[in-house]
Amino acid sequence: MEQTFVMLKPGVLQRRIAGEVLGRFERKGLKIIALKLLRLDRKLVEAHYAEHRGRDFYEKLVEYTLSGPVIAMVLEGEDAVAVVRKLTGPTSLLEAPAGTIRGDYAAKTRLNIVHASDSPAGAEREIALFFCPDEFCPWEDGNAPWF
Ligand code: FUP
Repeated sequence: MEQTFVMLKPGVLQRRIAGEVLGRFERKGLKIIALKLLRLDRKLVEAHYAEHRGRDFYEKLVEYTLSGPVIAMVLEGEDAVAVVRKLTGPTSLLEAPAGTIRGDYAAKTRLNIVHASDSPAGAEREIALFFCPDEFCPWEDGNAPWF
């Protein structure tokens, strides 16, 4: 099964919608195998968004990501990286359709409330950046066939 990294950005807690957003991943059938609430430090945010260093939105993006606690998680499922990106919707405000998380909850691209890995290689890198191996809690579904 594939794993992906998801981060609910500070706006999610500030707006009290953590349950709603997390619920979308759960309802789809994705399995939470690691999850934590944490306040990031600048070094970690800069490492996470290293590819954007120098872009005009970079500083504001870093400031927003540092503006409050985030919820970081690892989700597992068949094609989890692509499935989660479908649920979050595209990065751009104008492209994220209604029904996606960004389409439904984000009024600004910079404040698009959720991060999700965009490739299996990206997921591996981001999971290693945010989680230690002993923070994982794998579990079995028993005989449930629906996921
Ligand atoms: P995504 O993988 O969908 O999070 O998209 P990117 O890695 O391209 O962008 C990371 C974050 O930078 C986005 F969540 C929001 C911010 N961003 C902007 O503010 N303006 C842009 O034009 C592009 C990205």
